[in-house]
Amino acid sequence: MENFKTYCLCFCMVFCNSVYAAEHQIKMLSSSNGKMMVFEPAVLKINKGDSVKWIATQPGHNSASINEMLPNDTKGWEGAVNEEISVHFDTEGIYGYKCTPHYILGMVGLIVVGNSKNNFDVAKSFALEAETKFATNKDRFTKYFSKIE
Ligand SMILES: [Cu+2]
Repeated sequence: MENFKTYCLCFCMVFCNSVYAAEHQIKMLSSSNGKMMVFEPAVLKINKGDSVKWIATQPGHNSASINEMLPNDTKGWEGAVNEEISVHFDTEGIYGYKCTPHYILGMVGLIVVGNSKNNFDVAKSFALEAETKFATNKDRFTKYFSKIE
């Protein structure tokens, strides 16, 4: 019986590990360490199957996908302002997102799921064009993409 219990425990540990999917958190912030209107972390690498929850740490923000910066055949998301939203990621690639009210101020972020090569070039070229229209934080996308190249 003891052997059987050990067997079950081992099986469970191995099995549970293989299906374990992490939930990551990103804070939505008006200011942090001298940065204004910022997601933290702004660049997040996760595994396929993980999910991400955006936390309304400070008021006035949301998380919404930038639909030109998603892998093919994936759906975007749009959270309400001041509300948490949790998104599950099952397709590899880069996901660009923004805070809708502060997109113009460069409040953006990147999620990298597994292999970023999937849509890297398409997402990056859109982002570099988009940031030229930001009123502040005009080099955010450039900086963020440099972290994943
Ligand atoms: Cu915002």
